[in-house]
Amino acid sequence: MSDVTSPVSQPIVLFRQVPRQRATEGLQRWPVDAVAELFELPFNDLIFRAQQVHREHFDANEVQLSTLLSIKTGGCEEDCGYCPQSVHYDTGVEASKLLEPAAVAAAARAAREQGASRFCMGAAWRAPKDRDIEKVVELVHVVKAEGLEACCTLGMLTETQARSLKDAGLDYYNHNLDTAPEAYGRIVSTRTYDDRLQTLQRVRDAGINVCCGGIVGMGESRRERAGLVAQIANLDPYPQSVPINQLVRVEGTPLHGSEALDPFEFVRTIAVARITMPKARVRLSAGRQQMGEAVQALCFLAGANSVFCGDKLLTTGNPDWAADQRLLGSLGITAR
Ligand code: SAM
Ligand code: DTB
Ligand code: SF4
Repeated sequence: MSDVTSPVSQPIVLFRQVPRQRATEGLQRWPVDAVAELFELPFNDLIFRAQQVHREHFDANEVQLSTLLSIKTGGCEEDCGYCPQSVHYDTGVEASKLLEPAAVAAAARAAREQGASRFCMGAAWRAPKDRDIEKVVELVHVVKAEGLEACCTLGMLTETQARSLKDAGLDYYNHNLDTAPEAYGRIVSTRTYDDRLQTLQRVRDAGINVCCGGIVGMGESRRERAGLVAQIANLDPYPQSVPINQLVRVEGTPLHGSEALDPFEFVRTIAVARITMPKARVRLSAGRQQMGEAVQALCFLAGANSVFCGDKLLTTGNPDWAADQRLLGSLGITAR
C-alpha cells in the first residue's frame, strides 16, 4: 500500500521564483481598464487632470536634465525590432568597444557644465558579463566624482551584478518594459517580458532607484499603450523615473516603416503616466527631434518633467543644448 503522505509519493514541484509584480496581480492598483478609460477622456479634461496631479507633487515650471552617453555601441545579439544597435539589422551603426574612463569623465564633465544633473550610460548588451560590470563600476565612480547622479542601462542583470552596481554608488538603473505584455512578442523574440520583470526586481532588491518606461508608436493599439502604462504603474513600488520614448524610426530596423503616431496620442500617454505615477519623474525621452516644440510644450503641460539633453541620444539625434535652452527659456521652465 502506498503512503500518500510520504515525500517520495508527492508530485515533484519545480520551484520557480515568481516575480513579485505577477504574484500580486489580484491587487493591481491600476487595472488596464481604468488606464484605458483615462486615454478615452476628452483631451482637455485629461491634460487638466494631469496638470493638477503634477502640481500636487512638483514645481510645474521645473524639469530635470539628464545626459546620455553610449559607452558600448552596436553589435547587440538581441533582436529588438526598434533598435539600430541590434546585430540582426543593417542600420549603418558601427560596433565599438567599451569606452575608457577618461572619455567618460570628459563627457560627464561637459554634461555637468551644460547643466545636467544626471548622467546615463547605455550599453548595447543583452546581459553584461561579470568582467564588464567590473569596468562599469569604475565608470560609475568616474561619474560620481564629477558630482552627477549616475544611471546605467546595460541589459539583464544577475543579483550579484545589481549589488556590485549599488555598492559602486549607482543611483538609477534603466530597464524598460517597452510595450504591453501581449505586444512584446511582435517586437522582440530573443527575451521575454518576465526576463525584464526579473531584472527590475533585482535592481529594486539591490536598493537602486528604478528607471522604467517604454516606447510608443510601434504600431500598438491604444489598449496596448494602456497595458504598458498599467504594467509600469503596478510595479511595487512604481519606478522613480519613467521615460516615455516616441519610436525613432531608424532605416534598416523592422519598425522603420511603422505609421507615424498621432502627436496627441503621445501627449496623452505622458498625461496618463503622470496621473498613474504621481511622484515619478516622467521623462520626455527619445523622439523630441521629430516632435517639434509645440508638442514638447504640450508634454510639459501633461506632466513631463525630465528630458535627455545634448545633440545625441545613444546613436540617433536629439535637440542640442542651445535649442533646449531656447525652448525651456521661452516656456519659463527652469532646469534642475
Ligand atoms: N541594451 C539595453 C536594454 O535594451 O535594456 C540598454 C540599451 S537600450 C538601447 C535602452 C532603451 O532604448 C530600450 O529599452 C528602448 O526603450 C530605447 N530605444 C532603443 N531604440 C529606440 C528607438 N529607435 N526609438 C525609441 N527608443 C529606443
Ligand atoms: C530610454 O528610455 N531612452 C534612452 C535611454 N532610456 C537609454 C535611449 C533612447 C535611444 C534612442 C535610439 C538611439 O539613439 O539609439
Ligand atoms: Fe540590444 Fe538594448 Fe538594442 Fe535590444 S534595445 S537590441 S537589448 S541594445
